[in-house]
Amino acid sequence: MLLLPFFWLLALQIQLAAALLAFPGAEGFGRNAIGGRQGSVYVVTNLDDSGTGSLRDAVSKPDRIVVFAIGGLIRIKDRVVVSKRISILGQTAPGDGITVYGNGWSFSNADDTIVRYIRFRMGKSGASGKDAITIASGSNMIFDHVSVSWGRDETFSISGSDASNITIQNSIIAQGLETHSCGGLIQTSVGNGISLFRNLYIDNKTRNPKVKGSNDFTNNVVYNWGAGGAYIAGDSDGLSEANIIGNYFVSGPSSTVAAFTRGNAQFHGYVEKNFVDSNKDGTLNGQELGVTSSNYGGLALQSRKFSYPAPSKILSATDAAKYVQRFAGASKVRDVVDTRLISELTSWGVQGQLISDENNNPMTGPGNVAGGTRATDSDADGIPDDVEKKIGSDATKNDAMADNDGNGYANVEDWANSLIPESYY
Ligand SMILES: *[C@@H]1O[C@H](CO)[C@@H](O)[C@H](O)[C@H]1NC(C)=O
Ligand SMILES: CC(=O)N[C@H]1CO[C@H](CO)[C@@H](O)[C@@H]1O
Repeated sequence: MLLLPFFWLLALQIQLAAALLAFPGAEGFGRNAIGGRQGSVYVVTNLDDSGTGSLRDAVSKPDRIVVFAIGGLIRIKDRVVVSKRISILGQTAPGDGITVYGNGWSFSNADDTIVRYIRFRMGKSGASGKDAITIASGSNMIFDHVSVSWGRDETFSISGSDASNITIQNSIIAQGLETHSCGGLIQTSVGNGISLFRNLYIDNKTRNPKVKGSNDFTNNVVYNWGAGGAYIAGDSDGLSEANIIGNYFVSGPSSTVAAFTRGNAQFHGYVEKNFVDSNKDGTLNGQELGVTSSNYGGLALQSRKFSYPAPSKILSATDAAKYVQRFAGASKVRDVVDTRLISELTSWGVQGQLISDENNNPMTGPGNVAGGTRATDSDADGIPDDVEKKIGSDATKNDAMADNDGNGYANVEDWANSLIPESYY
């Protein structure tokens, strides 16, 4: 007789667990990714390419929350392949945070992954024909405040008909290397949703992004696209259903074509209050793009918004541009690369270029990434002694994965979440 209520309670608990946001401020289709919360904490203690204490080792097994005792530049030779249910909490790194440089990453099948505040810079020495970030399949992933650049094929690419429930928010996707020079494919099928909120696509010739399937593209900024176009509306026989809301398309020196291209009757788009600034005059002074199919690359305009999990606050295109300027990418500390990209953006049409080698002018490589000071962590649970008391955990006990305040997040997540503001100002 007592069993039934028990199972009800259990069912309720499972529902509550499923509804917990990946972190405060997580939005869109990937907002409920659980990351490594059911597993253990892994502290990255060195900048080595592999071996105990390295980032590559940290993500090689599932169910881990990865935090950083050090900051700096991690040079990788081979691509990094991420396991399921991993949280990479880059905001925990001291100094200037973490940049990974030299090759790309695969998150294919890395279901339930959470990635925050880290820079993925592939570069010329990376594997030919590969992306800086690839997702070929998998579901429930969220990327927040990541800076991705210098892909040899695509830069950030999701391409697979079963990839689903993925969010990329508050991120910078930059400088796909020529000759391909692509922002990325964001391609699934209808019913498998991807959210792109408040990202900056900059200095990519084409695919900023190229979209198929169920897609919510809200409050992004696309700057200095090249001859291939900015938003590529499918270019395919397959059905697509997209919201395109409050985005700003700002032409730069490389931009010679319209923002939207290659739509057709199969690409169903709900569009609202998107702005274009094509005069390259050094001021952000664009106009709302008139709602005609031809202005939107020939896509099939829809009168009703698709009911996708929207941002809690939809900004005007102008406010989206201000937001991206201040906060996009791994913005806890902006590195020299993102600083330059943002200065190109805020030239509002004057600066910017496509690049083929990140070591040449004007980028001259990934720059210096200060390591910072390693905090004392007596119980080696990843949480520095001086914050354990503040978050209600014990500095003498490995209790990173406990949930002392009962808010659903592990103690180590409470610490990580406290290091940065929620995603809105
Ligand atoms: C994606 O999210 C929806 C809504 O939460 C859910 O019903 C569906 O099962 C999820 N898909 C996968 C593959 O997890
Ligand atoms: C913005 C841009 O296009 N950046 C590079 C992207 O690719 C084009 C063409 O490859 C390059 O000319 C651009 O410099």
